[in-house]
Amino acid sequence: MDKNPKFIRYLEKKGVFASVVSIRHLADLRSDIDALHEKGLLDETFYSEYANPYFEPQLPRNFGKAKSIIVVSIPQPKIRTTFCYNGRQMHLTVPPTYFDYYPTYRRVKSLLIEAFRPKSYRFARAVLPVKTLAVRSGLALYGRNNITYIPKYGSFHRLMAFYSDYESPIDNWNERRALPLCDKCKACANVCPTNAIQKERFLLHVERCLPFFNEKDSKHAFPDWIDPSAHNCIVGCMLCQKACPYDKDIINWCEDRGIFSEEETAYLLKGKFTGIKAKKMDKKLKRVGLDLTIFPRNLKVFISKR
Ligand code: B12
Ligand code: SF4
Ligand code: SF4
Repeated sequence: MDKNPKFIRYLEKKGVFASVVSIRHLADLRSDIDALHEKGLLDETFYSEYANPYFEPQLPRNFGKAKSIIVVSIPQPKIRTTFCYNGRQMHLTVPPTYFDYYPTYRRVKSLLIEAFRPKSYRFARAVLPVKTLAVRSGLALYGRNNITYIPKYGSFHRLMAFYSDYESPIDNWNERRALPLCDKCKACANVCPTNAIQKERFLLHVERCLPFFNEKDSKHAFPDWIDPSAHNCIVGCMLCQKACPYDKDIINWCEDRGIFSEEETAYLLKGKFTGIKAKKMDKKLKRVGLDLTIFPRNLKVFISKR
């Protein structure tokens, strides 16, 4: 017999996966991160940039009595986007989870409402360390690359969490567990171009991970120690996902979206973004999970490679 509540089974039929924990674990999530911080294992720049709001989760003020946190995993492909430059087409990848935040959020919220009908509960977006929640709740497992994995879709999924006044009959709370192969396999550590994954420590060295730099505003130049050949996506990085055996069957799941003409590429490389043109371009970029803030820096590294 399936022990999962009906709403989880309903979501599963719609292609999204979920788990639920009691609201009392909100404090546990915070202490999972605090414990690492107190031991000095988290880089201070990283911690100060992300602590508020991610590591200090708060219930929304007008929410009332929350009883549970629902965590949802939504499979997502990567995107292949095209920049035209000097008569050639440059195909660059946007990894899963950078795009379609709002449509996905709206879809998941409507599915949650449908799943509980005829009962009606409140759902408010929960900003918290959602990988820790997914693994603690049994929805996912950690890879050594510190990304979480679900069956069939590997690491190709977005995570979202919701506070709810639904009181769950189950309260999953497990040890943080790694994928079975991580014990012996070191494929991700071997391909990581910046040594962010180290064999003797499971916790990622975030301060060495490429997205920690290329998600920032373009006014922050890449540090000199990053080899220009390390860059492999227009934002983010996919090398450790590409190398992972658990992503083998999903790694080519890709949607072609967005083509930037010679003129648009030249504009993005120039880096002067003002007025209505900038607004239009930002809108076009958002469709592929990008925005103007990462330009021209992130595109220039691929131009100088040619
Ligand atoms: C900050 C952040 C980043 C930072 C730091 C990443 C990091 N590893 O912390 C940067 C900018 C580098 C980043 C990069 C990416 N991110 Co990011 N990021 C986040 C964010 C906002 C918080 C993550 C966090 O809590 N970090 C704090 C650290 C301490 O927690 P942790 O990584 O879970 O680490 C745990 C384990 O190490 C564990 N642990 C420690 N020792 C041991 C030992 C064992 C044996 C085990 C099992 C566990 C264990 O303890 C830690 C705490 O529980 C979340 C969104 C959110 N709301 O949570 C998205 C999020 C995690 N990112 C996401 C993604 C997709 C990425 C990228 C893959 C994107 C890309 N392709 O470039 C990369 C992956 C980089 C990597 N290898 O981790 C997704 C992950 C989805 C998934 N499938 O898991 C999230 C959830 C966004 C989303 N809504 O979907 N990200
Ligand atoms: S995302 Fe890239 S830089 Fe970060 S751990 Fe994975 S391979 Fe290394
Ligand atoms: S590449 Fe190997 S060690 Fe890294 S997450 Fe995948 S199975 Fe684990």
